[in-house]
Amino acid sequence: MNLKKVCIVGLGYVGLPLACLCAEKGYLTIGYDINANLISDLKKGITILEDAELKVKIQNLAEKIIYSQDPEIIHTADIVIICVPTPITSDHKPNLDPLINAVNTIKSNLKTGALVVLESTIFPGTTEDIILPLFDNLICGEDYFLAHCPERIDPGNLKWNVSNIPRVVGGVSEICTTHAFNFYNSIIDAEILKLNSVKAVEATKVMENSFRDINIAFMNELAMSFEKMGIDITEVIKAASTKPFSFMPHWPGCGVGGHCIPVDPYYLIEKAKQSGFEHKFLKLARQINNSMPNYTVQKVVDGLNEIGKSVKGSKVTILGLAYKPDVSDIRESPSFKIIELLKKKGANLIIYDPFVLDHSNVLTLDEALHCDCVVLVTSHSQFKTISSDLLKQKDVRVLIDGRNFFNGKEIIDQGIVYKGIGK
Ligand code: SAJ
Repeated sequence: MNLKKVCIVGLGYVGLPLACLCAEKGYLTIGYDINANLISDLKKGITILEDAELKVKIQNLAEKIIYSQDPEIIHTADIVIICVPTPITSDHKPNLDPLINAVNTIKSNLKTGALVVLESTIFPGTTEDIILPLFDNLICGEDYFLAHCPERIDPGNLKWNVSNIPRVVGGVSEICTTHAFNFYNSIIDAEILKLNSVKAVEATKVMENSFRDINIAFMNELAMSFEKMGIDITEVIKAASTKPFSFMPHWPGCGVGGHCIPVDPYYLIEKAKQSGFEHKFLKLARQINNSMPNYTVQKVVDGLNEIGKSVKGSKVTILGLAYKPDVSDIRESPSFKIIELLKKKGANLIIYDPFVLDHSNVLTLDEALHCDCVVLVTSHSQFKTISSDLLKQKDVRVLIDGRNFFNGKEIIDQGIVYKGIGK
């Protein structure tokens, strides 16, 4: 039984599963957050996160995790893990305020000899150049230990979770790396790879997610190119996927949302710029992905025109606000850009997302389908029930498929105008 006490700072989709794992692995576990309502709910065994397994764990571990909003409790912890957001500002610059605020709180309540690990996604140099100086008079490697181990949570993924996803770890010094490695090795049943520098660890995470962003951009550009040539992008991606090596499928869509993929490349772009390098490729990929909501709205314009209607005054339904299927997270979701653009064109908008009813203006799919044009933005599983017969029955005249989710031929055969991404 490990008598060490761990404090998880930030109890969102990253921190909460980690707190449960620490408790399950026998650590005395504290969950700290600045959000009073969140702490109050967790004390009652309630979480707004839709992960069903997590909901059960929160209930089962209610006696094993101490939830608190009092920063003084951090002083009792031997290990402090920071899992707070690292978003971007409206002009796409890194926003480290939540992280810096968390570190300042921790520094004022730190137990001597404690290990501090940053899990939030940060750009290379953040740990040593920005976070380390915040500990001012404390000696790293003696008074405390500082390391980085980026989170790799994939919300909604039923196979890969915090207990079995391999991790990379690195500290400000070798002893820091060792302490962090030993902790993660004690809770995760997967490889924990020690890197030679904390910068390499910071670079790993931003590279992973930039890799995904540029590959999505590549598919978005190909979709628009193949459309001109009358080639079905979906068929070609599926065909390329038969190659058992050196190809990883990504899919075109109406935009790239979430707290990671559209954010992390900007962390790399900004840091590189400060270091004297311009990431032309990363920036171009961001421009392409950020252009997809406009591309999608143009499909709405063209689709309604084909039935002699303009966007102005037409009833247009947005299906999906969340940034990806079967989650409720709306951060950076392309839905909101699409809604903004359609509002400017005078559309009469119906908005429905079964996972985000508080931002919807109808509460059922049935109500949502009473419209001239449907725009699928998020491919929630519930939308699989939308057949071409149902669309015909509801007299939907146009379907814009922002995720190439539907069978376009079946919809066209019903006399409904169908347009997709690259289609
Ligand atoms: N998207 C596309 N085309 C694709 C894949 C995604 O347009 O081929 C869009 C999605 O619709 C969504 C956005 O990109 O709007 C992000 O989708 P995502 O599947 O990457 O979802 P995330 O943001 O939850 O990504 C997480 C990331 N995990 C971490 O950062 C720790 C990412 O590293 C993972 O690669 C990703 O899950 C995953 O593999 O599912």
